[in-house]
Amino acid sequence: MTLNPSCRYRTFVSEDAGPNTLVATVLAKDPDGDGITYSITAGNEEGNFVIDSQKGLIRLRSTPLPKLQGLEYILNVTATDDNASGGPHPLTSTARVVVGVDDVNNNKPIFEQCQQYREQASVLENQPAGTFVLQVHAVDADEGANGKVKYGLMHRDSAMPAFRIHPDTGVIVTARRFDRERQREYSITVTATDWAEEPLIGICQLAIQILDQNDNSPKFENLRYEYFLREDTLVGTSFLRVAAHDDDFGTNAAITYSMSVEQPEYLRVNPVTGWVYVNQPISQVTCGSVSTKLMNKSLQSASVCD
Ligand SMILES: [Ca+2]
Ligand SMILES: [Ca+2]
Ligand SMILES: [Ca+2]
Ligand SMILES: [Ca+2]
Repeated sequence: MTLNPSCRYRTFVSEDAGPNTLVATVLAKDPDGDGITYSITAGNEEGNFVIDSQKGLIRLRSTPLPKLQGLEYILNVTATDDNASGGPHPLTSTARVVVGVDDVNNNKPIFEQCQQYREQASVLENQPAGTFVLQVHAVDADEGANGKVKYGLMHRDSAMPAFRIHPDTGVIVTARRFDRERQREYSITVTATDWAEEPLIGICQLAIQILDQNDNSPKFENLRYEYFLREDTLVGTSFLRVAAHDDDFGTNAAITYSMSVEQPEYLRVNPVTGWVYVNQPISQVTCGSVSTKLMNKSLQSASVCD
């Protein structure tokens, strides 16, 4: 008894083929004229295929719905005779049926770590265009071109793009230099598009934070302060508050007030509050001045005259 033709069958079925779809027909010949039954003996672990034991028809199962995955299935089909002709024992023959799966583009690319990108995305201000920001990655469960993705950024045609993305690697870089004091974050929409003829698109929306550099000096609210003090003003009297502001962030914007070293002994400034006070009895002096100093040593000054 032999299975024909030449014990090997090749066929294709669409990934989304419905229940009961006919996949292949195997046929065994038995010169003795015995009855034959067919069964699938290997390659059908997930049970997607059923065979008609009398006719050799292989179909997709009816319930639950077939779920085809991967590029192909290799089924071993065995034909067994009923030994009606009275041999020593029943004879079998096995054929291999290769079922190729034609992929359907039924999965869109997914940014599985989109939430992490949201938490990580940042870049320091004042860096040159082309500075690395983040690398994104999307997965697509389809096969071949249907599962291959290219990356892009959505932006309004009118707007100058602030970032660029490499279509193959998903690496996002800056497209220009940023000033945190002008704009602190940029919202972008990253896309992943598969290569299918009718492509599907996945997106990840995130905001890229611009991190601070200490690139602003503190500035006094007024360029010049004037205050007239009586010569007999008591030591300890705070009489004028100088206030400065720094556009940077955090420690880069923390201000410490101090007097320039050459200023007279009788005036001092509170380093935290900016209040100027009398430190020693005032004698025959003329004019003093106050300055601020920041972490970056930049100086601004104001003067106090009596
Ligand atoms: Ca796809
Ligand atoms: Ca698919
Ligand atoms: Ca800054
Ligand atoms: Ca600063």
